[in-house]
This record gives sequence, C-alpha cells and structure tokens, in this order.
Amino acid sequence: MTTTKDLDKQARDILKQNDRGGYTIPTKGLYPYQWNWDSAFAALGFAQFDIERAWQELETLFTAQWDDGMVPHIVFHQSDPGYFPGPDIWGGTGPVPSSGITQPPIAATMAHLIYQLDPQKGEPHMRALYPKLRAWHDWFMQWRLDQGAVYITHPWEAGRDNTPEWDAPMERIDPANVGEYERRDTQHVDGSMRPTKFDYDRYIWLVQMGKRLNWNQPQLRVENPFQVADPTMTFTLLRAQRDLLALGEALGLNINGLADDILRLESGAQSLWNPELQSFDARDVRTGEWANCVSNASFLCWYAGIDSPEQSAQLERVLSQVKYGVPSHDPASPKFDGRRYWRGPTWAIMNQLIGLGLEEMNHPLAEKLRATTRDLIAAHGFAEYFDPTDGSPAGGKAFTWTAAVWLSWAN
Ligand code: 2M8
Repeated sequence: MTTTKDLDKQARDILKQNDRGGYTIPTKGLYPYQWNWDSAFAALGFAQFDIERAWQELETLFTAQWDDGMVPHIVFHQSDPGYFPGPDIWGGTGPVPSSGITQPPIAATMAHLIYQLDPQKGEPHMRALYPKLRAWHDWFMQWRLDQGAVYITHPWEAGRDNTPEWDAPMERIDPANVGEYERRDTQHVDGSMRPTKFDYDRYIWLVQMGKRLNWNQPQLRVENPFQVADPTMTFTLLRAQRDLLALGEALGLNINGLADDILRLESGAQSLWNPELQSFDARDVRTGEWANCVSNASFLCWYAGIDSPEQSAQLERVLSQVKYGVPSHDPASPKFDGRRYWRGPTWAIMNQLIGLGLEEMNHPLAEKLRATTRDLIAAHGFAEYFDPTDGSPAGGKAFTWTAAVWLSWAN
C-alpha cells in the first residue's frame, strides 16, 4: 500500500531528477528544456521542501526575459536535438536562446504563494523579481489586448496546444510552403496522444512567420492570421496583476497603473462570456467568432476572482460526465477525445489553478476537485496528463508539474 509519505517522496525525487541546475525540465526525453509555466508550478513544488531552490527556478526563467519585457515560453539553456523545434528554428531575440512566444503568466501568482510561505526569506527575492514581473505584464497590456481580453498568436502560447478552440482559426492558415521537418515528439510518446500533422504544419508555419518578422509585435499584429482572445491568458493575467498589486502594497513597491490594468482585464474577461453557450469561451480576434467550447480554461474564472453561477452549472455538468475531471474539453462535444492531449484529458495543473480559485470563493465543488485530483495521482502516478474517463496515465512520465501539484496542493 503506497502511503502519502511515499508519494511525497516520489514527487520530491521527480523534481530533483528533472533538475538541470537552477531550472527544471518538464520530463526527460520529450521536453528537455525550461518551459515557462511548467517552471512556475515547479517553483511552488520546490517551495514545499526547499524554498531557496524555488526562488532560483523563477530567477533562472527571468534571465531569459527579452528587452521588451516578454518572457519566452521555452528557454534553451543547452542545446538538445531530442526536441523540435529547437533554438535555430525559433530565432528568439532575447539574451538567452529561446522561443519567440510566451505562456500563461502564472509566475507572479506562484511567487506570491512562495513569498507567503516564508516572507522573511522571500522578501529580497520578491523585491528583485517584482519589476521584471511588472515589465512582462506590461508587455501583455501593451501588445496583446483585444477588448481587454488577452489574445494569443500561436496555439502553444496558451499552453493548450491542440484544444478544439483553435480549430477554426487554424483552418484559415495555408501551410503549403512550410517545407520538410522531422517531428521528435512522436519518437518519445505514441502519436495517437499527440497533436496531428494538420496541427504541426501550422505550428511550424507560425514559428517561421514569427522568425521572419523578427518577433516584432506591431508587424505580427498586422500579418498573423492566428489571433485568438483566450480565457487561459486573460484569467491568469488578471489574477497575476491582482497578486502584484497585493505584493506591491505589502512591500511598498511601485503599483502605478495596476488598479487600472485590473479594471481593463476584468472587462476583458467579461468580453469572453459567450451568452449562447452560457460559458466563458475563446473568441477569434480576426472574425469575432466564438469557439463555442467549454474547456477547462473556462473554469479559471474563480482563479481570476470572478464568480459565475452559470459557469458553476457547467462545472457540475462536466464533472458528472467523467470519473476524473476537469476534462480539457466538454465530454458532450463530438470533438472530445479522452487521450489526445488538450482535446479531452485531465491536467493536474489546470485542476490546481481551478481549485485554488474555487477554494478562495468557498465554492461547494472545491473539495471535490482536490480530492479527485489526489485520488487520480495516487492511483495512476505522476503522468503528464490523464484520461478523464478511467484515469489512465498518458503522455510523458515522471512529470515535473504533476509532482509539483501533488506537493503543493493535492496531497
Ligand atoms: C506542451 O507544449 C509543448 C510546446 O510548448 C509541446 O507540445 O511541444 C503543453 O502541454 C504546454 O502547456 C507545456 O508547457 C509543454 C511542456 O510541458 O508541453
């Protein structure tokens, strides 16, 4: 019988094994670099047993911050041919080889939680990180708002690579001139669990366009056909700005503009309410069309401090349809696929963010979600993600963020 203590140890061992010296890779083989939001989860995991190492994880991530404030989604500290597309394909223009896009801004929220665990040790780290976090958030506010909601310029930016929300805008891309390339992901895990060739052709086409434009935001705004206002980005940035405001007030740091940013993002979040679907939803910036998807990102509203009885009804509905929620796509939709990456599977990290929001609002489903996530990991291990119908593990194994979620929330 595996006890909580055994699982705690296994989780700590995974973080230590995936530690590459100051930063953590998501999992050996499939993801050999530092990923932005993976690292933020890892930091909160480390904070449960090694608080200095937690701060170091975030500090290493910010060594890759670009001059314009953007913090890239992958940092290529040392080259590894096992992942495609690597540093040369991306041509990132920051101080450390990196990708040219970003990821959900959860670092400020994680930093706030780590700071609260030990304010005395955390204060110097937090003071140093604060202006960098502000610069990153300002970059979003300057370049990435549509009706106050944050839009993405690549499916990888939202962290939810192949969710059905991107199907229609991806259809509009003609990747005819993308050229030959060799995928590496399907050499590590079964292709049936990964995005399709249709998706990859367009992922790479978008990377090639960004590189050609030198990742220049004003030019990308004009040329990029893929611009989708996204609940993940909008809710996480809104939450992150609230965290910076609280930290800035507590530490006497510069909070100028934050209250206005929060108001703008609050109205942006409401602009993602799809009244016909009765859910928060993604919106195609180019066409104004709704994705018409209830995804796990729709349920990040509470994390952003927004309550919604209608969204609660949706949560109750999707949780009643699978054994292990929250599914990344609506099980009632014909596009639901329980094993294919972000088209149905359950992700412990999303459950943690949704769960934190529910707990803060004393929501009646809060405890159920935490208990389900706990049972899921205890029974099926530290997989990258899980089939929500039976909990079977999928994707990469010994995964950093699942171990971190266990330590910091689910255990
Ligand atoms: C997945 O995304 C990467 C590209 O960024 C990939 O499939 O190659 C996503 O699940 C993303 O959210 C995650 O950060 C990354 C590493 O775990 O893998």
